[in-house]
Amino acid sequence: MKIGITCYPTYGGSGVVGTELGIELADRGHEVHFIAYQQPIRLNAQHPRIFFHEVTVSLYPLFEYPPYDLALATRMAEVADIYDLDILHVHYAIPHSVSALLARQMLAAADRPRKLPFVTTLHGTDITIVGADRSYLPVTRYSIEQSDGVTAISNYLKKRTVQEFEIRNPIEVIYNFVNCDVYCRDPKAQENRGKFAAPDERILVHVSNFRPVKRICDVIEIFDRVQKQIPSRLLLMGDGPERSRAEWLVGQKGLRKKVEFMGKVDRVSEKLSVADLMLMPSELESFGLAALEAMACEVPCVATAVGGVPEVIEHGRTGYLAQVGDVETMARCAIEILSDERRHREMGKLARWEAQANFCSTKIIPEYEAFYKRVLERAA
Ligand code: GMT
Repeated sequence: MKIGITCYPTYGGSGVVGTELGIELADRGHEVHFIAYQQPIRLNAQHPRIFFHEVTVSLYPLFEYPPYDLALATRMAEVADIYDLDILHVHYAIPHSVSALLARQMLAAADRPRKLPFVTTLHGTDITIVGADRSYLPVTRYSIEQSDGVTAISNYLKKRTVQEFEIRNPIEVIYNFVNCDVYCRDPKAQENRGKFAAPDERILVHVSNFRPVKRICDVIEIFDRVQKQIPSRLLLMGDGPERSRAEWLVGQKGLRKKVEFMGKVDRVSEKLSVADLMLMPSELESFGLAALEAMACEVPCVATAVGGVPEVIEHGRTGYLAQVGDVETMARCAIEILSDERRHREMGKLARWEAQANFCSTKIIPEYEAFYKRVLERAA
């Protein structure tokens, strides 16, 4: 198949999923065309079947808000026509599904009309933000309903979309995935442990875009309690609006020597491979891709029981779940698991097993392929 993919190219779960999906599809013989305003962050290796098409938005003094959505629609239609795309897959409804809808309509009305069915994958904040800002609701609902196929990354998100948007067309749940060959506990990476911690110290990690929803200060509160009982370090991967608040809190608590702000990092798997525990105390996660990536590396996660997280982490078996803001319980769980080496290793192994059995790319990518096939058959 020739597949167009549009996603946010920056750090963030939906962009990571869109990019990794394109790479996996190309590895399976498909031709993949990324259409975005910038080369996606994780698209850093050359691949003979992967192409990138940049969307440029012309600036004109009249455009206080440059019309990216229109430039994107135009580029989608051009790429579909020139490279003869079979299908377009957009990640994140706003504004990508609206642009895809416009591209489909433009191509249907062209001199040489052609079909361009499109699939929309909902990731979470495209639905939950809209829940809070009703001005986006009609257009988002319309573009979701007009999609030739819709997927959601968890049952939670599907339910919430149906409830809030009163969507009439079917939504298929296709879970997020991880490449279990890349995300694994690489014994060679263990040599790197010394770069981050002393031999007697445990390594706790957090990966996110540092948005308020991630509750970074809770990460620090939990770590503060843990390090008082167990010698440990905290590695914070990512960057975003809450970083300076987090840096301030780390200073206030006298933790500067124990907490490393790593910024945006490449090869997250290598860092996860040396970690002992992940902290994900988010206000909301429709899935929690960071936790899945950790699980694949045998790193259990202490997280909040929100959104789709309980579909990924089983409390007490592959990690721990607590209420939002309950840093005491999360710290207690972290101390409990880090104090019992046998149980810690067992939980890590079970987390890896769960990632492989239910969320491995070898299982999920064929689900997307089958979904595309059904969409194309319906649209024929
Ligand atoms: O969480 C974010 O701020 C980023 C956001 C995104 O769309 O990039 O993440 C959402 O999509 C991820 C990939 O599907 C999910 O793993 C995250 O749980 C989801 N975030 C929220 O629901 C808050």
